[in-house]
Amino acid sequence: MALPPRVVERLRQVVGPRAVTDPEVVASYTTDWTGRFVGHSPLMVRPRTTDEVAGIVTACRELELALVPQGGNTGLVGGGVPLRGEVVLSLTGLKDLEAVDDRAGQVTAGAGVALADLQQSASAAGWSYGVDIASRDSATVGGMIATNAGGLRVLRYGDTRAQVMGLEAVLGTGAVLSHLGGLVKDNTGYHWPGLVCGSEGTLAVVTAARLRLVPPMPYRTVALVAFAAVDSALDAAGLLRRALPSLEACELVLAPGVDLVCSATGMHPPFPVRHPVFLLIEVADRTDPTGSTAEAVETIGGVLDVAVATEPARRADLWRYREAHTEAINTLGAPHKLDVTLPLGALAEFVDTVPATVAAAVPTARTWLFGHVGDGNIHVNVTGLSPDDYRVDDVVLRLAAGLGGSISAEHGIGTAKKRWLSLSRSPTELAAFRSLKHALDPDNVLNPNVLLDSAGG
Ligand code: 2HG
Ligand code: ZN
Repeated sequence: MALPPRVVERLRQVVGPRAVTDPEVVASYTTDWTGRFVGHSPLMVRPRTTDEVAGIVTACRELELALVPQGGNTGLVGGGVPLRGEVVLSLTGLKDLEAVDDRAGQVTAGAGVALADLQQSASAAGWSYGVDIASRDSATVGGMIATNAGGLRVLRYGDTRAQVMGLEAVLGTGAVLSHLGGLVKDNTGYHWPGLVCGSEGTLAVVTAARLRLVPPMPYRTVALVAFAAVDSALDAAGLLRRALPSLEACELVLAPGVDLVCSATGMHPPFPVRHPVFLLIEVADRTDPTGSTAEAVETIGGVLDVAVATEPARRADLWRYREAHTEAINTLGAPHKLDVTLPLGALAEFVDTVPATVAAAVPTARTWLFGHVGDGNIHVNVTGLSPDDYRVDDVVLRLAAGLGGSISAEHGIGTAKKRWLSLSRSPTELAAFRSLKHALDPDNVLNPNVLLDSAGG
């Protein structure tokens, strides 16, 4: 529904023509990347400064309009698109990226800086940024903080929460909270990054962050190691973590997913023989880790085949068997994505059980499994379901929680999983969540339909 002209005028007082009502432009902000979450909105605003963000939040509070903050729109749980007609607050205009502070090994970046640009600027200054995800070209600093993005290197450097040394954000009241000093030790009360990372735009709109950088590791070796069973691959992952302190990534893929990647991308299979289970590992160091990687792999039992790459192009080829899963699965229609974490002791049981659990719930559904097994995170993708058929989500999330896991490892709760949040959080925790939400966003302006039920559930 269109907004009254005086409302649009009020928002244009803050951002001028960057309050956009043209339906064609707005439409490109209302559907998520997978195509599963299709929303609608009367307006998209694109501020360029923190003051403009504060002005928009204040105006929306006065006008009783709900906002959905959005970064690169690469979220996967329906948390960044306006499913109930909210105004879209695009943060992609906040593109300031300061020079790297060499002494501190830190950088201050605006919420709209793309991960790939952050990585490039860190590397030009002789540093590296610890978090990497497949959607690096579009994903933004603000979105990664809001969802506490994890990705491929959590094993070594931790998730986004572990990188954020300071934060600037606009609360639901319109007040600007700024604590960007980047002190490594700072025990002066509540920790804003800890609170805001993973809050999915419900407590504050991130406008800038002070991020820690890590030393670059110029020598890299990637190996694709084949096994007969998930159990042996997980035993190997444990051994490799101990044997290789410079292990940076440890990913699991299975034969059906690799077959699908090959047919969707035209790539050749990795080995002449079709193996059932693979670990993709990357080891990165100050000196060439190829020898130590080969030695460590030799000590593992149950290895059926190994492909090793050190050249960048060949390394990228091996990574593609893993990273192209998301786009390959999307060729079958918008999947349901369940990014669960399991205790490592229960992961093999989960992987072995989940396809039958899905099939029992919806016999025509198809399960795809892959993920960051070094940290216990497995991505369950299910195709052959309509977007609002939640039978499979229900059984898979219950299975994960029943085995001691979490219903979200890194994508967040969004709108897709909020009805299952109580599987992972106690009533006391949820009550504390609601109190925090009320304190920082008393009029429920910021992403009111995400994470917690607006009714308070
Ligand atoms: C990844 O690990 C992303 O590549 C996306 O978290 C996972 O497509 C998915 O389910
Ligand atoms: Zn992932």
